[in-house]
Amino acid sequence: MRPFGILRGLLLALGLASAAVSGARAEDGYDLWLRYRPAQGSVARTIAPSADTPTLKVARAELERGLAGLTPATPTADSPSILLGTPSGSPAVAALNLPLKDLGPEGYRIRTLPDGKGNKITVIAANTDIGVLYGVFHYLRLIQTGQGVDMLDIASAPKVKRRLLNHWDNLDGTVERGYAGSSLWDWWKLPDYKDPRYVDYARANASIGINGTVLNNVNAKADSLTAPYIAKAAALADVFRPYGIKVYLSARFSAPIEIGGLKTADPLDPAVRAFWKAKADEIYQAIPDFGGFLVKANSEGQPGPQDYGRTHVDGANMLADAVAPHGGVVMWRAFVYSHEQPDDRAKQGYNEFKPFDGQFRDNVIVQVKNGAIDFQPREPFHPLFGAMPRTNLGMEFQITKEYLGFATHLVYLGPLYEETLKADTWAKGQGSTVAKVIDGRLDGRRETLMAGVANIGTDRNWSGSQFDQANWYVFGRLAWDPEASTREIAADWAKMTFSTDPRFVAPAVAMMMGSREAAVDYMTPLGLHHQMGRSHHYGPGPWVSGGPRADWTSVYYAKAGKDGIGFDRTATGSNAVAQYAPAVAARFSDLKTIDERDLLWFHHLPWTYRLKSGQTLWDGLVIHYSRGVAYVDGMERTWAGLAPYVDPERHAQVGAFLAIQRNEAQWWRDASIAYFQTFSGLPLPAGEKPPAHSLEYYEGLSFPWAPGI
Ligand code: GCW
Repeated sequence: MRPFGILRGLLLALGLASAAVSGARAEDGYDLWLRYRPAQGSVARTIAPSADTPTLKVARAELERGLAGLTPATPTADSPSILLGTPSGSPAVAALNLPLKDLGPEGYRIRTLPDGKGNKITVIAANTDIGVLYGVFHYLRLIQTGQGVDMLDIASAPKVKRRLLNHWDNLDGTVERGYAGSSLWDWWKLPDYKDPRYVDYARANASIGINGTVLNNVNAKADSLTAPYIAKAAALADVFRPYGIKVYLSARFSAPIEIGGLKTADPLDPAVRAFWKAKADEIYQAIPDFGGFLVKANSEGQPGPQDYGRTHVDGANMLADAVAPHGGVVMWRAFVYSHEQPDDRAKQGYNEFKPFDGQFRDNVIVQVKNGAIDFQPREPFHPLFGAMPRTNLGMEFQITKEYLGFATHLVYLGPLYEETLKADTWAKGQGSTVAKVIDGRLDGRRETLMAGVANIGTDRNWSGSQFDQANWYVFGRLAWDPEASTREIAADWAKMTFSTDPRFVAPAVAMMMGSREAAVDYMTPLGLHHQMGRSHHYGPGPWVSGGPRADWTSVYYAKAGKDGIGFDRTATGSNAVAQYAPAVAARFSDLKTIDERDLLWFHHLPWTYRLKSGQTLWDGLVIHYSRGVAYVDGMERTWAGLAPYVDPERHAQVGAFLAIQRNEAQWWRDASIAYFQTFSGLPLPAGEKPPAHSLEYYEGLSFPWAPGI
């Protein structure tokens, strides 16, 4: 018998291998942050009867499920109780006369009151059923995170109206830039077979306040708008409806030609307008609460109004008119740039959209990526924020980590989102933050949106890694409240997902909070950007040049030469700074005031330029790269020490991924240094190890099967 066989035999004898033998699953991350394991010191509670609407049914079921897991003791006649409902659906709730007016259609109030019989009753009340469901999830979260629930008076309402996931899911089941398996949507078997997982998807989203989902890729196929696919989308909408989640679709602008039999998709052509109107009517017939369309037009080869000499306004307003009678919206993306346009790519979105301020319909939302290039590890906020006060502007963040190490790098994106949302546009003087643009306060706008490109797929753990679940989680919580603290959200997530033990929570949260800066350090420090491998975007590729378009190369962005490195976007260069409010432009332009984290985004500087630390730019760059690698080293050690608090299966997976990240961080550092040193011609700072391989070695690596393409 081989040693393994002996061990297995022993385990079997002890009955310990039975789980493996029976195929039962240990913790694999499927339960996300809704694990509902027994919580310390919690008290059994009863739930008072409530109305029987679809949403209240799921609210009640969730509460029962949560309490059953968190407080396994059986409630008795003396147990405190919980009352759920709306004033209009429940006389008991109405009789309490709770202040709900200001909470809108999705907010809720949770209040503990004496029940008149010497015990306590906690009321979870809202103006609508969905508000009650959100309140239930909040209540459960308090227990899950070890906070007391004996005396509550909480009111919460979302600050952003549309809190959406954007799935870049294709009809063949692949996911563009997806690193978590295949698409969740089994288009082939829909509408007849509805995978039970759709319900868990809806539960998870509702638990963090997400209220809409765009089902298909913005690089859209017109087929999504044909009758069979509308029926499939309708089946998903039926599953999601009790959870307050509306379905939206990406619309291909040329659909009138592809599925409408027309010769043109010109937005001013009456037949084209009639096509879209009829299409909208058809969709609303099947999905009465359909949210609307998301459109990528005249961007990266997608069709759009400019193909007919028309504008973004012509295109967006035409679609807006088609959905307006049904209450729908059009989310029109500002991610447009063209390689035929010689101007700095970072300027093009602003240049194309800013002149149209005030011309879009009220039910159009211009959806703007957080930065002006493309979801890089760090970008200054997009200059359109604050620049279009008479237009609904929505935020688009990427949750999937296309540029941040795919699924295997532990990078908590909370700080990236928070940095953007807290950035001050100065559009109306100091304090005009991006968050205030997004939640509509700055310009008094009511049609507000925050969208996140989903990182969800068929992997058992949903997001490709355990820690990537935190990025889905923090996105939802921030969409609810764009000014929330992402550190506190990380702590909530860590407690709910792993353990409330402070010996776990403190180091895990600290590790998460620094992880994004570490990725910036080992990938693109000091304002560098777009330095990844061509097309698949995996690993370093600072040497990427040539090919079909300059703006898809790395050399376009770093502009490394013997004279120095960086993209001059000041007045002496592309003058992209002029797109910001004067106070911001001045800060970015001046080497004395710019935050060095954005240095090479805006400036081209000699290798011997002195950083604030006194180091030369070259030495500083190298030191940043190494610091990033060292941080990952530290995460590995921290994680190893957290084994006592985490189940072995998830602990092992995170550990294995950290080892991958450690190697890839080193690869990023080494390849970048090897390449840039050919220009700087300078030695490495004292104590810095030379790259493990030659530049030719790094340049020769190829990854034809990298995921997500
Ligand atoms: O980041 C780039 C991606 C493309 C994506 C595009 C976009 C959906 O590399 O895969 O296409 O952005 O946002 O439209």
